[in-house]
Amino acid sequence: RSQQGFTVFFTGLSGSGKSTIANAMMVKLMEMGGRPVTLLDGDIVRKNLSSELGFSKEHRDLNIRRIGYVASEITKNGGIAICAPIAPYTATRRAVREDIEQFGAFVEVHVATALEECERRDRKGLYKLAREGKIKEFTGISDPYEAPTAAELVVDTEGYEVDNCAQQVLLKLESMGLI
Ligand code: GGZ
Repeated sequence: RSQQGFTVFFTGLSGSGKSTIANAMMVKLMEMGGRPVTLLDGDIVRKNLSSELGFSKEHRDLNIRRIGYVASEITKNGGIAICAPIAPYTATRRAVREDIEQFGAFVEVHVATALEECERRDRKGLYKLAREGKIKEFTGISDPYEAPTAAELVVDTEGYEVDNCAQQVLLKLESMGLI
């Protein structure tokens, strides 16, 4: 049934393009009308829901579980949740998947921009600071990123426009019968 709620869960390095693709996709989904769409972006969640948290494994896990809880409530109520945190740990992503799959589909999208490319772009200057040791526990530099091995979709941002990546996600949702 196409009115089932679902969650699209982007995961990838800082600067991989998660937020940009998530935003483009949200616009397209809203244009299609129907179910309400809620974006739970990494930095927005960090500001509003997880402002006391840092970047230790414990705090990252807590942050992801909170995002997962909100997304599961949205999914339960027939909405569309779009999440875009780094979510570096496989086990935590799996736990969130299990929470959400009780109520609807969980579509994991790996934004697989290589570390070298994220660091080359360095849109916010964070990689430079991480290399200098001014930001500790920085994902990909001094903290782990466990790449997904069974994501529903892997998007490659190198050589593809944002709209094209967003379109790939929409096609996946369509092929899964969600939209
Ligand atoms: C990773 C960090 C860190 C460290 C600050 N490691 O590119 P951004 O800036 O806007 O997105 C990153 C964001 C990561 O927060 P998340 O909530 O997505 O992470 S997690 O899923 O692991 O909880 C980055 C910024 O915060 N940032 N310090 N040490 N990213």
